[in-house]
Amino acid sequence: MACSDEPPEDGGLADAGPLSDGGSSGDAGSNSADATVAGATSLPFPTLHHLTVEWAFSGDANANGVVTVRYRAAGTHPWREALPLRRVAAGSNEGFSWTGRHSGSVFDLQPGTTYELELTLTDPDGGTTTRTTTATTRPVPVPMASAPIKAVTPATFASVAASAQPGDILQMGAGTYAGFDWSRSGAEGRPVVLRGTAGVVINGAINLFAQAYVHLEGLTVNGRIRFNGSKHIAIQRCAINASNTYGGDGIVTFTRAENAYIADNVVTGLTQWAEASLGVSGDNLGEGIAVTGPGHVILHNRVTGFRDGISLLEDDEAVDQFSIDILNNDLSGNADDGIEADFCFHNCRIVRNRLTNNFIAVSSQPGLGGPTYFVRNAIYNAVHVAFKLYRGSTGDVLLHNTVVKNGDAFGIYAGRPVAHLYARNNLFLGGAGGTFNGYSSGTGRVLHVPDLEVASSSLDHDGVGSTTDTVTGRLGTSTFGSLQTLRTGTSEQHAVQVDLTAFANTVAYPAAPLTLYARPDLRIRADSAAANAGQPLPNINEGFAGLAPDLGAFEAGADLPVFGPR
Ligand SMILES: [Ca+2]
Ligand SMILES: [Ca+2]
Ligand SMILES: [Ca+2]
Ligand SMILES: [Ca+2]
Repeated sequence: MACSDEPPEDGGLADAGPLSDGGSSGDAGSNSADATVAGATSLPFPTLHHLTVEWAFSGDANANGVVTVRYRAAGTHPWREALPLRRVAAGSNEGFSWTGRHSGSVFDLQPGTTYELELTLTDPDGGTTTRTTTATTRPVPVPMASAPIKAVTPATFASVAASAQPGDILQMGAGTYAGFDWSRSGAEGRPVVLRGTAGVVINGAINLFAQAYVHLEGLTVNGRIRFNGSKHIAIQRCAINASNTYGGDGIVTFTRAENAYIADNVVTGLTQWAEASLGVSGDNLGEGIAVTGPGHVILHNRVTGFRDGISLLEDDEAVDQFSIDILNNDLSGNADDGIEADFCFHNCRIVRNRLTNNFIAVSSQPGLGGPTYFVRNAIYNAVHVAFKLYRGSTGDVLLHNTVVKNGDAFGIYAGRPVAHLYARNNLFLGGAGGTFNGYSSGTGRVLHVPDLEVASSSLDHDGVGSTTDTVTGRLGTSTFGSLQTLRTGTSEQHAVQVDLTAFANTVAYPAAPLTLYARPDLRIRADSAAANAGQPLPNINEGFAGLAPDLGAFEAGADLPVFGPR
């Protein structure tokens, strides 16, 4: 099945505002196969904080086309620079295929705001051109202004629910409610809101199948919330306690849904943090938050004790998994993956999450051409691997992540190529390893990616270290045994060596990974080797302190972001 050449149902070109060719320059008339022939641009499925930008192309046989991006809120000045788009070569993997295009995201925007974008395609062989376009981020979902508030009790809930109208707020009074199927949709600007007050408990499952614009707020659910096939669902400030009756899952859609907003929830599973729980075949159960379909925003949740904390769907269950934000979540005690961003088609943004005591911190198994962005995640005690870039993962982008783990700091044991990997400004710290439920954590190598497809990948400006006080590992066929040979023998020309004293506060080595370690403060000292060792990246690290960006998830001395519920 094709994953990129089907036009999105909405949020695509039709909603992207006027497109104008800004004229072309250079050798645009060249017939050379090396010239770029520009195709359509699209901005499918804006989220609250990010825009996906895609620009199809053909030609460019010598693969040197580049698209730079500038943006500004409409009507404001000046332009701000964003990251260049990633050049995605056409490809296929695991039953999916994708077309050649430039693709990427504009990060950290304001909700409900129209942005102007200027896209400049440059190819020295011909095809250079500029386009401008606009797109609008989604607003934070809120009830209708002056919405009627209808008080309900466990005794009156069913009858009031049966006649709920778009815009209604059903204010649920204290008491115990049974699970229910909800079948009253709201409308844009007029959501149906089910709002819990103190003492509201739902024992059972809430099913929102093929609904639109329904909000669930402040509910305690001993069971599961499912929203299969629904659009514009908001689930906020709920406490979900998973149950064996419902597969141990928390908040899930098992079929294509769109534009869900899942925020500030506490989702608690049944899996124990124990050696027998670890791994895909371990004694673990349930998905904390699982989605498929485009446009979902999963932010500021605390998810603990599942097989996978936050998950996309896999293989033939994965449908249109693009333009998905997973931001500022706090994940711990998940015995397979903290965040399983598998089968991301493009532009999934896994940003500023805190992952403590998970078997694998984040997974891209595989990325389907990318870009799949992992930015400023703070990872402590990932037992097996921090980044599971497996099954031929293509197009992963790792920027400003911090990893402190047992064994190899950044080890990928894929057995298949890791392609089009781009990594900058990360901090990878490992040490002496061990074996946990049959899985080795590695031996304390700092970077060990023997399957790296070196020609399509670029890693640099990373900080590495090991409690073994060695700098060893392998990137592709290049092995290294010192910082010097890492720098001279691989793309890591600006790598630096760090150790646990780089952190401003005491950070213990996770020597016993089955410990439930407290969540550490992983901010570095301003006088450590990790300070000012980063590469400037527009829209990612401007505003840094000192001479240059610092490595890892946090600039020294900066306030920590909020992880989990606000
Ligand atoms: Ca070219
Ligand atoms: Ca999963
Ligand atoms: Ca998994
Ligand atoms: Ca700095």
